[in-house]
Amino acid sequence: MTSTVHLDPQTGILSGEPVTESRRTIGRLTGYFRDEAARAAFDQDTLVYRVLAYEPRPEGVPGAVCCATTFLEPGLVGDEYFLTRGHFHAREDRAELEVTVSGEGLLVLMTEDRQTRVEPMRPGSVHHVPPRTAHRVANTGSTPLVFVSYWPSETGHDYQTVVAHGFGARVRRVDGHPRVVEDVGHR
Ligand code: S6P
Ligand code: ZN
Repeated sequence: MTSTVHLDPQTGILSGEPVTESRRTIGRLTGYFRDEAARAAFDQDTLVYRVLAYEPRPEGVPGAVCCATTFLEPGLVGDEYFLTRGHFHAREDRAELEVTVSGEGLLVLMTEDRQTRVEPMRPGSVHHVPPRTAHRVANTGSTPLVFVSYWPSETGHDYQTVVAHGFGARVRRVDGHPRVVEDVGHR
């Protein structure tokens, strides 16, 4: 039997009939960046990231492993690097794996008590997202940051906690370089 899904290891492009695409523009990221005025000043159709996903079972239904490639564009909103929304998993004990294909950035990880740390992402780097850990990615480079994520199909996603409380730190450009800056604004 031949698989109907293909992952191009050079580009991260997932293709095949079951693969879905979602796009996230700056206009759909209200509340995620520190500088809301800078976000609002953008052309709201500006693409920040798109995701190609292969989910053999629907979200929340057990029995499969899902994978998705995220293509996160380079850019800044004010001094904050383009980022993914970030989320906890609805089933808190479910973990995830990220594999970087190309580009460079930081994986931001936050425990439930808001302890926040980062792991550098570069081509080939593999990152384990432990249970009960919110995860978000920031693109600190000048090219798209491409990575593949793997997670169990029953996992589910909790975006609300991040919308309400944010992460414990933000990835900002300070003196021309990425810096992880504690964010006490939210809580
Ligand atoms: C899913 C996995 C990724 C993200 C993607 C976009 O568990 O973590 O596929 O969905 O990177 O990020 P977000 O936070 O907008 O879903
Ligand atoms: Zn996840």
